[in-house]
Amino acid sequence: MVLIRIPKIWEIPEREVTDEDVFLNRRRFVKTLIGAGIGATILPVLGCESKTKSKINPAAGTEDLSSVQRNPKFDKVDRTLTDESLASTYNNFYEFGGTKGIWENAQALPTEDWKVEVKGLVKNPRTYDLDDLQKKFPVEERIYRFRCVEAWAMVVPWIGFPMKQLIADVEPASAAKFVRFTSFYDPKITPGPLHFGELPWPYTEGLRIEEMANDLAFFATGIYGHTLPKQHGAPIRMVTPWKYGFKGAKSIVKIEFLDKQPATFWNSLIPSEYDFEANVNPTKPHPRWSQATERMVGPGPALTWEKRPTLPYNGYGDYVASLYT
Ligand SMILES: Nc1nc2c(c(=O)[nH]1)N[C@H]1C(S)=C(S)[C@@H](COP(=O)(O)O)O[C@H]1N2
Ligand SMILES: [Mo]
Repeated sequence: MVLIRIPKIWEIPEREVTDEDVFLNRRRFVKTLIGAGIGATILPVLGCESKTKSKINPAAGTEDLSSVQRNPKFDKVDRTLTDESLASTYNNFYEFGGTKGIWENAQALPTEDWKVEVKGLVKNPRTYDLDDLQKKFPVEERIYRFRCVEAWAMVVPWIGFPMKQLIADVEPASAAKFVRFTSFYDPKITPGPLHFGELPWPYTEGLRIEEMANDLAFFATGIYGHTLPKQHGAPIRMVTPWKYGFKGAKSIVKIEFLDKQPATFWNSLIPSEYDFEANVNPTKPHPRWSQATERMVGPGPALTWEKRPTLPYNGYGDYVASLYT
């Protein structure tokens, strides 16, 4: 994929990052891509997220999972659970557009007959359908912190199963060092932010195999006591709570065990802002803003949201710090 030098206009002085700042900065980046002749012909419409009041329930169409037991190891954090009505209407899912208000567009995602293909350097390559996943991998609920690289944060009750259970099922070969996760992509259904045909779709993310085997690494199939709504990445998405949110690919269709570090969506576009490793780290500023603090997604304008210090590894150092020594 084409790389570009980040122009000076981007290098805004460090200041308090509001969600809006970040949003506009990502827009500028997108404009820069166009300026660099990357092929897009139409600018995305600049503006704020959709504020239209919709009659659609953002959790419509989900199935009840309220009987799923919470894992006592992850039964709370020192923060208030984010309100479901906020979490389910404030999303990043670029396949459906470049604003936070894409939850209605995301309802176009076709989730029937979903399959997840697992292949590469494994003893047992498999294609799971949702039934297989349900039978093989018993689900539990976990309350996790969530931290986007854009300095907003949430606390979310996921339902799903640890990734290490899938590792045990497919039995990776010793040569497998990395894992690439691929999201659903069909340009007719997931157009991206208007005419961004040249972005490196499909959305892909990657982990080292030791990261995937960590206790915390989770495949979510549900949230807030029901199956995942489409905007959260139905029917199955990654959750790695010690890493920035972009590592958590949504609507996964393929998982490959590899011997080399794979190219990933954001990292191929702009590696200086989207590390392959991407652990939450208050002392490592983003090139365009500090990561020392974050704002908890709340009602009203982003500037009024509760501000919190960012925690190293998003508060999960006890689980994961040893992966990075
Ligand atoms: N396929 C796909 N997965 C994705 C994204 C995306 O644009 N496409 N955005 C990522 C980013 S930047 C974040 S912060 C989280 C947001 O998850 P949520 O909308 O469920 O809160 O999804 C991540 N997973
Ligand atoms: Mo993000």
